[in-house]
Amino acid sequence: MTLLTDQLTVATVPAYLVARPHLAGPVDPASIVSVEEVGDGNLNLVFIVKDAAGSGVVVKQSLPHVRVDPSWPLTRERAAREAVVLGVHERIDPVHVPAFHGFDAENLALSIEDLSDHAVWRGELNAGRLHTYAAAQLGEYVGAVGFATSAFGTPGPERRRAIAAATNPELSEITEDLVFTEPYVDHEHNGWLAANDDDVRELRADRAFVREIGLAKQRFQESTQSLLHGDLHTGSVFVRAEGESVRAFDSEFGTYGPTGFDLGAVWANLVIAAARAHVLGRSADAATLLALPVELVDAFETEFRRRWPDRVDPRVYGDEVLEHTLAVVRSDAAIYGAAKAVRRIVGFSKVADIQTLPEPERAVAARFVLRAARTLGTARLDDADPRALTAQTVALLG
Ligand code: SR1
Ligand code: MG
Repeated sequence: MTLLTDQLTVATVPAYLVARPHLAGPVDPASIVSVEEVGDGNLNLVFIVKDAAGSGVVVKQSLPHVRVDPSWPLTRERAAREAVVLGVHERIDPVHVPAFHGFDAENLALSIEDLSDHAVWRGELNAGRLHTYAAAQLGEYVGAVGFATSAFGTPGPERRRAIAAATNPELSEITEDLVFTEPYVDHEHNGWLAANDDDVRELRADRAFVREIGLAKQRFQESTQSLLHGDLHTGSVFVRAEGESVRAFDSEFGTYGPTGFDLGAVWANLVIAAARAHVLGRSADAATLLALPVELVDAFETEFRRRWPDRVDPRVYGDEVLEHTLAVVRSDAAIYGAAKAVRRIVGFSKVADIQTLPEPERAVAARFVLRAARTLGTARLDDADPRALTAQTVALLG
């Protein structure tokens, strides 16, 4: 058998799968008719492979650097980290992640369900197709994995081993830097329109907000509350209107951390999508999108409460512990939403929702996102109910 240690290419993928039929999923490696490289994220190679019968599989391989910046080296072991997270999440909630066909540790490649009949939620939102059902389903997903991988869902020794197995130092450091620090300091990764200079200055001068970001970073670094997806923005979510199918993919940033982090990622990207809709004159869509975090957090709580009777140690994990936990996650969701929103406007890795807007509208949308972020970050200290916070962000639309 030929062992490949190089990067896969469209030309080498068929032989790769012939030599490893266990990674081909439903595809017949002997009758592969097409291989397409479709990676459009920041990091990896992604191949969609089809056979003569029309079956498909996705092969995803990590590069030794950031795809969009080859001068930035990055561990290829991130593929192994994604394999851990996807494997755990698939066992807990197979409805909301792609099926995982296998992992090749030698070549750092994952074999995953082909979801070509779905579309990336961000692209759909940018085209004005909202798929509003996705918010509640993502809440259900975070509720399922958030409970099952928490101290309530997994016995102590098993959980400590799982935390060790899912440690993700290099990619967690990227999150720590890009989400929590760089937007608040001078850094070559940052950039914004001159028309937003005052907005960024005001944000950085908001001491209460920056304090909350610092505390949120500290919790991200110290907490092992549950096994996060780690990068749950709308570009990491497939949607399909038929059957209202929702799948969270691309969990290579996954690690144990505060459960509210994943909810916040969705929340931030809904605010960003709302900003786009608003400046394009789709005000009803903007209001709808800003209200979806309520459905997200409600569905999270419903799933968490549904699983609560099965908790590991009801002797001390009484209902007051549940209510306290949910209140903390609600508050965390808002501050992590704020942090994730700001990084997409000020820092590295901007988003098409904003970047594809013409310049005057882009500045207005960016201003709205930064103001909404400040509201989420500090208003939650008085009332972290997503309904109250939604009312405050909707009021910013004017
Ligand atoms: C260098 S990686 C930049 C960003 O891409 C991913 O989607 C994560 O959000 C990360 O922060
Ligand atoms: Mg990604």
